[in-house]
Amino acid sequence: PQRDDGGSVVAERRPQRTAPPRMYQVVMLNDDYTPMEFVVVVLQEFFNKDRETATQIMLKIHLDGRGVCGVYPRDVAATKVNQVMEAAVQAGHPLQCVSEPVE
Ligand code: NFA
Repeated sequence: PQRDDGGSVVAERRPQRTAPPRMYQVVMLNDDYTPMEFVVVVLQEFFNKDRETATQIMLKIHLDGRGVCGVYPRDVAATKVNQVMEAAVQAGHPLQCVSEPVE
């Protein structure tokens, strides 16, 4: 604590810092109809995964019901969700994905 000229205690002022941006995970959900190959292609195309990693993530979603495709700032995560949903609609598949804050 510092003293002002009247001798009373005043709060120290810390330098203001900007908090790190909150990050969002894009989570893909399993369903019974979307072909495995479509999911693998989506993971490669929109999440920049190599074919092996994409296959592992797809199988994780298939077995566990959901899986994280990537972690991004909020606007990027929202764009990825829109891209996946649009590609799924175009192809006639019910694939769903959502973004949610990390933690
Ligand atoms: N469960 C789907 C199938 O058996 C594959 C799938 C995996 C769908 C991951 C959605 C997400 N064809």
